[in-house]
Amino acid sequence: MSYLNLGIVAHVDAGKTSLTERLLHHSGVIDRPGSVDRGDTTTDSLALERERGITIRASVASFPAGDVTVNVLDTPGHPDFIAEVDRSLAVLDGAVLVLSAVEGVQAQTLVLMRALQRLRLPVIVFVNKIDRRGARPDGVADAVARRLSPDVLPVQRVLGAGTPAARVEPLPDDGLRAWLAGESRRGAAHTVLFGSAVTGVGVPELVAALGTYLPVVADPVVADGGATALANERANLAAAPGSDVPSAVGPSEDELTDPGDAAPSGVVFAIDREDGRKRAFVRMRSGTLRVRDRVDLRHGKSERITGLRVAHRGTLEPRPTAEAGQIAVVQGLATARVGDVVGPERPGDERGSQFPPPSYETVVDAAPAERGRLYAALSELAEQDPLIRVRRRDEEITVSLYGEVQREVLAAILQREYRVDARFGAVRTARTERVVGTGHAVEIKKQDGNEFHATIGLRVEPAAPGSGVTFELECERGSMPPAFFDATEDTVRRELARGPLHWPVPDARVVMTHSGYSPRQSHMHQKFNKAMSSTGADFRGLAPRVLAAAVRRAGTVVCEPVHRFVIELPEDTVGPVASLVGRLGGVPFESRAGSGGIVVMRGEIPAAAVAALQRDLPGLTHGEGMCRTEHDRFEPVREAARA
Ligand SMILES: Nc1nc2c(ncn2[C@@H]2O[C@H](COP(=O)(O)OP(=O)(O)OP(=O)(O)O)[C@@H](O)[C@H]2O)c(=O)[nH]1
Ligand SMILES: [Mg+2]
Repeated sequence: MSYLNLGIVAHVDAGKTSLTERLLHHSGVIDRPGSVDRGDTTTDSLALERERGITIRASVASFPAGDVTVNVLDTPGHPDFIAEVDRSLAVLDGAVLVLSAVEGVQAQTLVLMRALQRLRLPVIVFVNKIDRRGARPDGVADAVARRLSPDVLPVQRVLGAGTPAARVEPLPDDGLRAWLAGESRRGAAHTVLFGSAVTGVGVPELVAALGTYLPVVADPVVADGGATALANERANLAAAPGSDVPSAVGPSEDELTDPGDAAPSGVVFAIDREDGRKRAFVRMRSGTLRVRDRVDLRHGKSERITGLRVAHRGTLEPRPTAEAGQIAVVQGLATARVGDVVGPERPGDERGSQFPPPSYETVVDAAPAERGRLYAALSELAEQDPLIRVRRRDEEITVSLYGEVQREVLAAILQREYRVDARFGAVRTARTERVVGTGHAVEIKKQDGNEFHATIGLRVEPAAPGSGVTFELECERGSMPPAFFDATEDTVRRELARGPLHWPVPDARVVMTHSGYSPRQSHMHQKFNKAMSSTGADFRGLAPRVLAAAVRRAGTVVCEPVHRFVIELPEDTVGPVASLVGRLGGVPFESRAGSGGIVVMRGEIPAAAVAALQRDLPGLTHGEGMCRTEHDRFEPVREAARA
């Protein structure tokens, strides 16, 4: 069997879910295409998605195309749910980037295209909604070439655009197509197709193009995901210009030396719960998984698979095995987390996020009787979504967020699935604390008011932004049982979730300079005496105090997220927009004339001011200004600048 794991990505409302329905219908998996507006599509299956008419979570449906099984991942388009897209990108062989023939290239289209290009994933561009009034397929194709990538080639023309009778016709083949197919498999060039997810026009052509322009995982032995098949590997796949394009990806050299009985390996890209039972969605990369197999997880334990299902013809079908290339839903992996590797790791499995972390956060609370359940529910949700970060200190729970819509959805999920009425505070910018100097503190066991059977010395030093917390030893590792070092390190990491100014400290170098403990009483027949011997609790009890003293001495400053922005705006509005940016504490770096009287302005602005920028931009630019921002870094807060 051959597989193609295909992502459908686009800005909000472009028609991804409708197109997925059409693909399932065209292949005979469903009798009639469901509708987002009626709320009966295959992939928008959550009640919340059906009510709101938007996709919130990525979901998988599978259909046959010739002798290839295509697993479609329908992803959300709203930027608040970008974390879902990120997880999906990790397991794709290729993607269809959908645009609307009416709205054209949107800010989110650019963000997604850049991510697909960084991953060198082959992309087909599908210009949807050619039937809708106001459709301008030619203009949109031009904008795609100008703004998304110069290496695009439309292979069709649209007749009757903007009417329900709109249809597509192939352009004469001038020999470019074979070249395009080769380049497109390398992720270097992109074919552009047109159609309508409502009338179904252009859908058969899209399905045919999948086989021609995207790589197919041909055989379990050589099965591989987009994340692994990076630059050089993809270069092997390219057909020579003008030559016949092979219908499947050839194996790379090291894979050829790998016999057919490769160890089962895969990547967990989603987790959810069905009837309270945890399910892990795994993209299989090699070998075969079987029910009752024991597998090793990168972050978790070795665990036994209790049930397997495989994406098959629009449903998830129970199966005894799952093989390379397939998407398996695995039960029994209680400690699995998103991003875990099941089985041995393979090159490319370790892959950072393609999108910036959330810039906002909010305090969450509930009635006293529900507080415990609230924290448990949030922790469970955070496990399903690694970019939701939950912090609890004393009684206060904080969650990080991408935006307002995500907050509303989170509130609804807590209410419906966990029966917790959560109250959210105002959404504010997520800040951090940065260590600026070096500080040292020591407490010796049973001296100077240290009531613990533990000696701990810690030195805290600054670390490069983004480098995380490192914990090192300057005392002999053999001087103390490892469990006591572990207890100290775990506590240090947990305590750094809140610095002296109450924000998390994401980056620091912590060095343990002193250690000491009281050994178990070893006299013959004498029982272990807790009052005289150290336990892990002594180290967990003392470490926060020593750390707090060291961090205070080192000193920290509060930092806020700063976004880079790109604003496209009419020439005559550059002055007012630049001064708005300045008033909001931002800096415009440059303004360059683009085509058609449009100027492209680049600069940076505190994340806290992005909402105000988005709000005021239309009024200053006759409604034509378009702004895209992206997290760049954390910087010490300059309150004065924004007054
Ligand atoms: N006229 C017309 N309407 C379309 C077409 N495709 C989608 N729509 C409509 O556009 C709206 C959004 O469609 P969806 O399929 O939910 O779009 P989506 O990209 O999945 O949206 P999100 O997942 O929320 O980002 C719905 O009202 C669809 O009926 C099309 O080809 N023509
Ligand atoms: Mg959708």
